[in-house]
Amino acid sequence: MARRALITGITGQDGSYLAEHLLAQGYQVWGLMRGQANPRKTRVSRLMSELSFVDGDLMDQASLVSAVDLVQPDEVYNLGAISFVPMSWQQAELVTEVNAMGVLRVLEAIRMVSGLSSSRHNGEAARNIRFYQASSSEMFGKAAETPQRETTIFHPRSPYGVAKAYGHFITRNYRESFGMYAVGGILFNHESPRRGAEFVTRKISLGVAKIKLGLQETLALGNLDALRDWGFAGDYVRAMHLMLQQDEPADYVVGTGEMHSVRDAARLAFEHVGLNWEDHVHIDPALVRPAEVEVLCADTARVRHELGWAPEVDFSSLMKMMVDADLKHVAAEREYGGLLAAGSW
Ligand code: NDP
Ligand code: GDR
Repeated sequence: MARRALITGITGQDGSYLAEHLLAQGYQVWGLMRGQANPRKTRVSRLMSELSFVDGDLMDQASLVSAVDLVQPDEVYNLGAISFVPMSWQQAELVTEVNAMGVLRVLEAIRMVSGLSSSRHNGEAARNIRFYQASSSEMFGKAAETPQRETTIFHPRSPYGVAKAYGHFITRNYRESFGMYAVGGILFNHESPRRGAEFVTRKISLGVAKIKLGLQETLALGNLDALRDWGFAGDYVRAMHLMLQQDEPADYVVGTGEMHSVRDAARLAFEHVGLNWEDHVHIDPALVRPAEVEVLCADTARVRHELGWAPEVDFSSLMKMMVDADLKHVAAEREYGGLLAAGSW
């Protein structure tokens, strides 16, 4: 019988790539869908007609119990979150509810549906439903060492990072307390043409496309010196899946092991269309964060050696892929009168 996977965050960037990857592996894939009429559902369904959906929200414990009970999954991938870091200073409580408490609620739903005791370690029975938590390099924050590895101490710099640290620790705690196969994938920034338009790489690729096509002249950015380890989302979902196929559950850092500045990203993207970034980019101090994460770079030794995982798309190819996709998006949007919203895929 086909293995069943339940994905929260199915309408997001990673949800779409993971669903495609699992469908290609022969899984039956279910996506948790929130809201009365989530407009993003149409997009995902158009992309993958084989998907099934179940209603639920990370803010609502009972809905998660019902979803796990209905789907009876072999694997649960908790990708749902409010993922834009600046929003976490504006709506810290909401972000904590979804990104921290939401993880606890999914773990509890799995525990309840599996009939696992909350007062003892459950042995092998606890491994029937495997759980992946979308942990983040933002947990390292003001990192004590570079590159960062699985044992690097966390010093998160935003309410988002703090909430993700809770999600990571509660996942580990359910593994240690009840014997669940529950892992945290500590993923560094990963991007794609499906990335939300608020994140810096997509903001740059969209801006470059609009400037090239004569629709705008300048692009406002914040801190150009921030260094990130940027990879391709399509590569990273393979690592998520591999993490749930091991004999023993463990947490892994996933990245490329290379870092680049926001300035490098802008330079590369503008150069790709024959423009000079310095003629178009200006700094908007309002985009600088209250507390910045200056340097993130992954030590990928463990994921490479133990999972045999390696990224296939490098940074330069990634930026070019995103600019090329946005040139097409923006040209189509211009032609069809804004029917294809920027930031959509
Ligand atoms: P996106 O922002 O693209 O997607 C977020 C998803 O979460 C959407 O499907 C959204 O659904 C869903 N969601 C938001 N609130 C709720 C809620 N209350 N209940 C259920 N679902 C909800 O994020 P990505 O795909 O980029 O990231 C996936 C996960 O990985 C996130 O947890 C993110 O924090 C984490 N992560 C991402 C990294 C990256 O570089 N992309 C790096 C490290 C970690 P809706 O359509 O309903 O809004
Ligand atoms: P990040 O991604 O916060 O690392 O979180 P983002 O692309 O938003 O920022 C990366 C770096 O770029 C700097 N920056 C700008 N950022 C944005 N968004 N817009 C700008 O105009 C701009 N100018 C400079 C930022 O200050 C920052 O240093 C992403 C999300 O996907 C999280 O959910 C995930 O956990 C982490 O990656 C790993």
